[in-house]
Amino acid sequence: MALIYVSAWSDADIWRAEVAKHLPGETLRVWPDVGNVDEIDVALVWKPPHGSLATLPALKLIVNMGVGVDSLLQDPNLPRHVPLVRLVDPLMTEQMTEYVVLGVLAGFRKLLDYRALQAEGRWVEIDRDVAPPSERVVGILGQGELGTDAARKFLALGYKVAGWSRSPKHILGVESFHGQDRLHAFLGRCDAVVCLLPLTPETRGIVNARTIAAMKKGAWFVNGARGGQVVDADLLAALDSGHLSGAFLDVFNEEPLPPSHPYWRHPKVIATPHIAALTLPSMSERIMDAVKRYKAGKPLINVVDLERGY
Ligand code: NDP
Ligand code: OXD
Repeated sequence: MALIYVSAWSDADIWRAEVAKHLPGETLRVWPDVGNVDEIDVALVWKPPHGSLATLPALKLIVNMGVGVDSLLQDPNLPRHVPLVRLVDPLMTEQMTEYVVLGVLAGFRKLLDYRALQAEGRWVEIDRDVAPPSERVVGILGQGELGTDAARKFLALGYKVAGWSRSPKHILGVESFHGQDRLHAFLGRCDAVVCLLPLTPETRGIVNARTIAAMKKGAWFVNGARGGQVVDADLLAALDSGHLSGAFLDVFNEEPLPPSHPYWRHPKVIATPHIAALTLPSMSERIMDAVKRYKAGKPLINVVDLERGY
């Protein structure tokens, strides 16, 4: 049986070397050089071309080499009977927490305003009575692998933390909200709102004119999840009207963000090119662990629930 790498995203040789290191005796084929398709039982994938996995009739395991599976689940020909495992890795989580802490603090400490003053060479204290962390609420949409870690780290920094999820949570120190009914109540609590939700039909466009209106005036928005969760025109309108003080965005409806997109030059936006948390070769132990489990007939972990969409 054989492994195949299906992705145009990074150099396949890196993953060939990782397979050789962690799965001695296995070789990695690279899409589209599939060879005999009846031999391929495991696919290591990141954003594989739609339809590609359906051409592998002997497939028994799909390993997503990233966290989010939204792109994969949008493939109408995804072999849905094959278990799909996603990447959960402590380093991935640390990277995301670092990113969203950076994003929130940039807002709270008025980085955009000071940057503008710096450009003019002006020494001005904008905010002498800056509120202490204990008086600010950081709200996190999503209390899964990434959202929970971020919540704990914001607590450690002294902030009040609120979280929103689908099911009830009991995370020490976090004010938990769950379900659609409690979304607006949650949003109204937060001085900064961080999105760490998976992109599903339910969460697409969740940051829109109505939910933004439910946020506090002057709130700051950070998106480390997926661009599809934001209605761009509504976010831009809220930034222009001053309802939101700014946005720190890593992900976009269209990636790469087109050069003419207003986010690039908007004075209240900090935009980064989908780098909040990157899959690194050092995470291959976790990626290959899924293959080892499958080969040993052990239970798989981090299996995606295709019905839920994450
Ligand atoms: P998890 O699946 O571990 O957690 C998802 C959380 O979202 C859960 O708390 C879940 O609730 C909640 N949720 C899902 N749907 C809803 C809903 N309809 N209403 C309320 N809450 C909902 O995901 P991760 O934390 O591992 O990852 C989150 C996302 O981050 C990924 O899907 C990916 O898109 C993005 N990401 C972005 C990266 C980047 O570089 N920008 C890197 C890595 C990930 P419940 O717990 O009740 O199920
Ligand atoms: C991921 C990502 O989901 O990098 O892993 O966006």
